[in-house]
Amino acid sequence: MKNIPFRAIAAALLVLGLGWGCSKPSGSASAPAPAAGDVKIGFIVKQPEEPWFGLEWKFADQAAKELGFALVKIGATDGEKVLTAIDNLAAGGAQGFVICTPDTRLGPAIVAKAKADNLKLIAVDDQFLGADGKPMTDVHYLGISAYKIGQSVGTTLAGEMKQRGWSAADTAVCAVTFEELATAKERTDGAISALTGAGFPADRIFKAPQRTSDIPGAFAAVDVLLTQKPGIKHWLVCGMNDSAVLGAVRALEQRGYAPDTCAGVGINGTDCIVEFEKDKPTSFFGSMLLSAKQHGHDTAAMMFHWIKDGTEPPLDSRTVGVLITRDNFRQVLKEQGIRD
Ligand code: FCA
Repeated sequence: MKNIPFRAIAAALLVLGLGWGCSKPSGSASAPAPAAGDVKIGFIVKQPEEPWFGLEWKFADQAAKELGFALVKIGATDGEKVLTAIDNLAAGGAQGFVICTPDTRLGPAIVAKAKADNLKLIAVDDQFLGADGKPMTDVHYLGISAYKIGQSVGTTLAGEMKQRGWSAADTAVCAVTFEELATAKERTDGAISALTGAGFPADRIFKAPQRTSDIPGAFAAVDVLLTQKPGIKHWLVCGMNDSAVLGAVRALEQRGYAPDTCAGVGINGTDCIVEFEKDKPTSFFGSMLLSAKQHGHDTAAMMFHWIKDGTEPPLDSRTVGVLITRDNFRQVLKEQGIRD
């Protein structure tokens, strides 16, 4: 009972958009620019347990060190946690945040909350959807060239099939899909289009829809597909990211497929390092390595300059991917500052 008045005051302040440390709103033209040391930025991610997001944080930390701002890292796995996190950031004196939302349909609610709390906002990885289901192109966003990167996955898989001398009659494609997320759908659509473009028969391409975008979700989806499609000699696997393909590879192993009878190509390149480091190769052939540095460091740095100097970041930036395999991953990861 004792703390009700305190909470009521806090709630009232938050409703009014007044955070504890926000007496100098940096958004208004007349407000003096904050000193670097007074800048505080939140970095909210949807799946903190996925190595990709750990790396985004690592690179955002690098930006904070270089530029001298404070970084608050928050894992928020659902809408309620996201909205609470935004309020807490404002209450703690932050002026902006970067977010990979757990649900892109939260877009309008996140924008409204950021506005009420007087926080600047950059969406990373997953683009917000408006009430009409269309991308919110007025929200600053940095993501990947999803369709193109997916096409590279498909081209790589078609090349491996050829190289290994697998016939179309003996081979099928397993596309682990997560179509409720636009960037995920674009990736698997791109992969499928490149495969059919390379002459792979469309009627031998099967989708395994994931209920959750993690390894167990992919494993469960592919397990169902393998029950429905017995007797296929070779599987080519694509998915939205490394976790999707790793789940598929584990499901194939459980069904007795030998490593050299299937080939999977993931996306991220950050969540398959342990897989590549295994003594013996698995069916996880390669991954399109994305730039965690651009997604983590550059978004945080853009937010810093926006707050401090009023430099607005570009509305829409897209990054590319490069193929890594067991043969070159050590060198490429070193070049990119991911591994020593
Ligand atoms: C999405 C995926 C992540 C990563 C990122 C760039 O958020 O869930 O694994 O691929 O896009």
